[in-house]
Amino acid sequence: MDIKNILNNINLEELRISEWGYTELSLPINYNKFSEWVTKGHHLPLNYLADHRMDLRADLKNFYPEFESALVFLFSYNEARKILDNHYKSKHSNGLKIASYTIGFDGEDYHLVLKEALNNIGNTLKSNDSQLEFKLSLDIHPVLERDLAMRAGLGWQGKNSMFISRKSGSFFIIGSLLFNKKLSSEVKLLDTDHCGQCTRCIDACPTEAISVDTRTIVAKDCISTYTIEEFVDPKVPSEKMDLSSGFIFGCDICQDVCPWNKRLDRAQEEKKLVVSTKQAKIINFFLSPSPLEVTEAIKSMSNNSFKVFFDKTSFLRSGKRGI
Ligand code: B12
Ligand code: SF4
Ligand code: SF4
Repeated sequence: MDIKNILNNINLEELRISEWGYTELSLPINYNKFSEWVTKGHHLPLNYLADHRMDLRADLKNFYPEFESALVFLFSYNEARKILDNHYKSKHSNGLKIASYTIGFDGEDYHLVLKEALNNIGNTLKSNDSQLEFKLSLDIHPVLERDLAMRAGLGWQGKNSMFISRKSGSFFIIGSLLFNKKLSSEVKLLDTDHCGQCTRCIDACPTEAISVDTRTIVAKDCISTYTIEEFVDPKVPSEKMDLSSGFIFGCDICQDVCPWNKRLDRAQEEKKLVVSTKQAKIINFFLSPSPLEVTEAIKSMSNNSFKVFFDKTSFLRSGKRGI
């Protein structure tokens, strides 16, 4: 079965897939970088990276013993980032900011939307080969996904630790299908580093979370950690919050300044951006009323009405208390 032909018959643009690649390599190229990072404690407070799931990440076969090959997809949300940027520059902005992936998939949690997209692609491939089995990898699975995307020849690991593609920048989610058989598909060459002498992300990170020599970040210092992940534990490092430049959920600063994303902006200037109803609901809730009105609105919700209002969105992750 020729994968390119089959994928050509799927509307990849509609699924927001900007690129895809193929690999048969089950071993990460840089697992040692990951284990050194954990040994230094730079993963803290994200303990799930250091338990038994650390070893699972050492080889795709630990997670999926039948593994023979993988298709890796880049699901772009670059348009959403432009929509938010336009809002921040407008007179309606209240100065607060949210990670652009939150509205990138029509305001829905990408785990839900992309799981369905990946399952549909997997089932389409399966319908051409009844022996084919597959398993998904999408963020929460014990897979070094940036390394997997690198093995599929889609780009390189930037100094901000983001996986970057020359064509798609870095505003995308990586989602993969792991297969029990090799597929007939082109294998791209590994990409090389295209950061060069640039240090814009390092200079721009307000909390100095980036460790430039290892191309990793110190998780506890990253705004993304303590605005999305940390609220189970009430010991929020609040002094860092003062440096968050308005970000209240996630952080895009080290990507916003990256020239590989900036050049996509210029390409997009021609495009007419349409803000959907679900995207507008999130923007109007968080990013237009005064910050005090936003907190009052959240406080006035019962836990249940919070769940109903934010149903299927990324904001359910940190819950009412976290927000
Ligand atoms: C834990 C985690 C976080 C943590 C830690 C992030 C980090 N940089 O490690 C926190 C909560 C801070 C976080 C934040 C964000 N995250 Co996150 N996160 C993850 C998760 C679950 C694991 C990442 C991990 O293992 N980190 C440990 C480090 C050491 O591993 P690594 O990032 O793969 O790094 C490799 C490099 O460091 C490399 N390496 C080290 N040194 C060198 C040197 C050279 C020369 C080379 C080539 C390579 C290299 O080796 C490592 C192993 O291969 C992945 C999903 C997954 N299952 O992989 C998503 C993931 C990385 N996150 C993602 C996103 C979108 C984000 C945010 C943008 C969300 C936001 N807007 O707030 C931010 C970005 C912050 C940033 N600058 O990284 C995307 C990234 C997509 C992309 N283009 O890279 C992922 C892949 C989820 C997905 N499926 O798309 N995240
Ligand atoms: S996401 Fe924000 S806080 Fe985290 S490394 Fe990038 S700029 Fe720094
Ligand atoms: S801002 Fe510069 S150094 Fe940082 S990831 Fe982008 S190209 Fe690399």
